[in-house]
Amino acid sequence: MQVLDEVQEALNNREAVVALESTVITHGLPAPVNLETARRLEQAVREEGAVPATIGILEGVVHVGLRLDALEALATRNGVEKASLWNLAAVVARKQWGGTTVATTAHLAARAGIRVFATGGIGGVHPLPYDESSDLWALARTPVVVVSAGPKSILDLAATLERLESYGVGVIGFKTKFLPAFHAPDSPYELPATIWSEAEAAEHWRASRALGLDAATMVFNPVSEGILYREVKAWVDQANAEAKAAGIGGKDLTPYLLRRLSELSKGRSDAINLRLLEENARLAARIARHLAEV
Ligand code: PSU
Ligand code: MN
Repeated sequence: MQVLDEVQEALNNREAVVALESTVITHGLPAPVNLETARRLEQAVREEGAVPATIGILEGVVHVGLRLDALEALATRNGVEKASLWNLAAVVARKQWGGTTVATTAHLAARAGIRVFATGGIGGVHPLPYDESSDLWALARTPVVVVSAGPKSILDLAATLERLESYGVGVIGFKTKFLPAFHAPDSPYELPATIWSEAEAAEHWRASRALGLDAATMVFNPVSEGILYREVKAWVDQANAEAKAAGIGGKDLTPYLLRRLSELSKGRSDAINLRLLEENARLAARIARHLAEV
């Protein structure tokens, strides 16, 4: 594992650091928006006073913090793997390239000593049987603060929330009492706790650690301008039905559904995806600063 000097220095000095995932760059967004977004997210973290550490795999080496040329290579190369926990070792052993999912990024961030991680939407329980993201499992046993806009709207939200409860993942709504659903800031599903400030997020994290809880602390941050859940739901149902008919499943399902949602919403979902990614990066940076100040 190679940690960028700037990131390691910040960690040594107990300064604010925010980890960012790379599957959104390699598999989530089309070129050239993916690279622009990756740069914009790093910039957003800096503007809020923290050091960004995008995590990705280059020729079998895990990089915590990527320089611009490395980001560019990850964003433009063909054949980059989607590295989740089940194939992480394989990607490294075979010296492949990989974009890291939420599960993998959380794991690697915690290993590097980074406490705060920002992403767009987390994986969860799909409506089709037997497909549950390893994000859920990883979050259950990885102590890290994860800022997201909720589970991706392509998922079964009720089942995903139930699973977070079963696995004992810490769940908090940032200025919301209901679970946000990625493109949709609203959903009918009630959360166990709500916070109103970054300082409170830091308090929750400290309480979680003091109690010996080894799960993640999820901070669900509703996107500022999204699509109503009712509206997203109709597209999601259609996209899921099409995926089923086309026999698409496994690791290809999430990228397929997100792409289909983008088409059905005539690009609106993409614009919202970019907005929420940046909002989450900013909130994560502010939370990281609160953690660093103590
Ligand atoms: N956000 C996006 N596109 C993506 C993802 C997030 O806009 O592709 C990735 C995340 O990295 C998340 C992964 O961890 O999708 C979940 O995939 P799966 O359901 O196969 O676990
Ligand atoms: Mn899956």
